[in-house]
Amino acid sequence: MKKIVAWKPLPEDVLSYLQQHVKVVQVDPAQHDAFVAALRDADGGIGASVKITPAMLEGATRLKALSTVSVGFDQFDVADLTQRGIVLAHTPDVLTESTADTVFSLILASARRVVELAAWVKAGQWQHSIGPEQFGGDVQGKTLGIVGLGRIGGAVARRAALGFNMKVLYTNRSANHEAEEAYGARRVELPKLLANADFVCLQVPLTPQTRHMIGANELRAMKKTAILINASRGATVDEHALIEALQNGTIHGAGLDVFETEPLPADSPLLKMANVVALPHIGSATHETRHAMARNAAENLVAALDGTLATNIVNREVLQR
Ligand code: 8YV
Repeated sequence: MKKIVAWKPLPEDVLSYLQQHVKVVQVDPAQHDAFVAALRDADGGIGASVKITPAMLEGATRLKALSTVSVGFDQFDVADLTQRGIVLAHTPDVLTESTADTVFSLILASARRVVELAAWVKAGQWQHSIGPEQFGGDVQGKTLGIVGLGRIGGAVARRAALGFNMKVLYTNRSANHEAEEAYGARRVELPKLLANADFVCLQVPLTPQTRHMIGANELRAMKKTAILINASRGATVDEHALIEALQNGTIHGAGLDVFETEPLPADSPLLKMANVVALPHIGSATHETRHAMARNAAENLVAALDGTLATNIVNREVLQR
């Protein structure tokens, strides 16, 4: 029987599915040396939220497949895995709708000041009917700029156009004809999106090209009334520049599910700002979706070890070697 390492706790039924096919060794990734030793002695691995460096895979010559319980794969050095002949699988699709819901909750919460005003009520401050000091801004009918219109961006565009009558602008490497036809989305260059969007929503994966793609210049190019929404990866935004822009009123606010350092340090200036909604990376975090992701990742791993995996492969080149 093949052996796999699991460095994330898995739901019981998913674990027993895996155990029907492979021997499962569960490890605590915080015990670094034991984790690396287990990888060296395994045919496959499944987990998430831990950086897997090339150094950790030195000597792991049996390893043929890794399966991440996430759509993002920035915790892996894909070129290195490919060179080692290790297939990397991920879980797109199953988390698209829940993550789009998170994005929309950030849009609504930031624009309508939901978190700030809920705290104000709980603090006993609601003593008269509210006035303009508590008003927010509209979401419906506004312009949403989506940077990166892939699966999740498309699901956000659908909510925006069909549910909230919003105009949708987007940037993407290629045109998304479905979103253009179904949601009236218009593909523009980034400067045009930044200049016109009331909400700028980042939906790109983290790559060397997207790291800090939103910095001081891009923030200056946004409307003063605009809100930045990020539920992709923290490092797509230069967080230092964002803090300055929020402090100086260069932009109006931010709704953030992701940060350059996670967990967000307790002394981050972002936590002191009333115009920031900060969430603890809950993008896909519903019971249903996290279960579906674990199941999907387990099935990916078993199929990859069998040589039958046909979808959800990050580095398809490995199979052509
Ligand atoms: C989680 C995510 O970070 O899928 C992704 O890329 O960001 C998330 O769903 C997590 O890795 C889930 O295990």
